[in-house]
Amino acid sequence: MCAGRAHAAPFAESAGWLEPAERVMTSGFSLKGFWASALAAVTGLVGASSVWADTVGQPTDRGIALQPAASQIRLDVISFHNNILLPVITGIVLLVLVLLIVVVVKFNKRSNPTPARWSHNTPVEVAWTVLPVLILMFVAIFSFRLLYEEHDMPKPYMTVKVVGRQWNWDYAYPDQKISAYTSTLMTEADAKTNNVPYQLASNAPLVAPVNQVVRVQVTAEDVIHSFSVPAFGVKIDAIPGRLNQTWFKANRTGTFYGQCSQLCGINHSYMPIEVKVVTQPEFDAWVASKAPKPPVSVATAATTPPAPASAPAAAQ
Ligand SMILES: [Cu+2]
Repeated sequence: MCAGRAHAAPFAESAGWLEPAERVMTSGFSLKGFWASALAAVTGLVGASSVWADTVGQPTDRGIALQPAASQIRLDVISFHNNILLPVITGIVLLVLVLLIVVVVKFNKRSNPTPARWSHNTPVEVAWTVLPVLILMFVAIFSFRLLYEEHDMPKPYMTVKVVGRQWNWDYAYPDQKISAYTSTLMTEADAKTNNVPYQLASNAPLVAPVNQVVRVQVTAEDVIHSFSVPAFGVKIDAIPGRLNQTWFKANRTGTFYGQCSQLCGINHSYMPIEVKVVTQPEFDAWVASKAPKPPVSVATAATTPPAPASAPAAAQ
């Protein structure tokens, strides 16, 4: 993935490095540091300092943790991963590892020259069937809760219509009467000039107000794409002939990047998604700058000088 470089956003809000206290708050999970440090220690590939070197809204060079959250849904996704999935999978891996070590040490040819000849053990077979079912049911409780939370959209403040095509996105704001504009990849030279991440920055971002529910209706023109913004916990397929819907409510201003997340063709990696979350006054100003100009009034038209007589009339 692209390196996480700090960048200068056109809007005043910066999406730079977080202070340590804010990082913990953003993750919403006190054990995140423990797991991240443990993973770093086990792999030995990444120092604990770089684990924390997260840049909000975009991937981080050498990062191994999930992208920090900019919405409640994303916080809950991170919490589900860190508090439920990670302990469960760690427990399973350790259990299997211990069983393997026991088998290797205790039942090798030297330590156990005369192996037992029995087979089938009903209690053990029941246990290894029931235990995974119980584990899956435990995971399902939290998984379904999260799915319902994602599905239950509060009353939206506005709707953005997103159309994916090979290889760019169209954004339209029917509530604000802003017709569709195309958002495409920013060139490498422009990205360098503006100090924004190449292949994540776009020439025309999706703009949304902070702390407002934004309904996102997604479809596609040609093949299946996927609209995904990790910091909001949003990912939904853009399918030709079908209108999908998701929503987000950003809890902080800044620039948040995503990418098309369905393999859609040769330039799949060149259709980034850039969302600028701004304050309400900044959003209103942006809407005013994009909204269609009012038609010329009759009074204004009357002040314009009359057109000269047409050529046939002058000839008479
Ligand atoms: Cu695509």
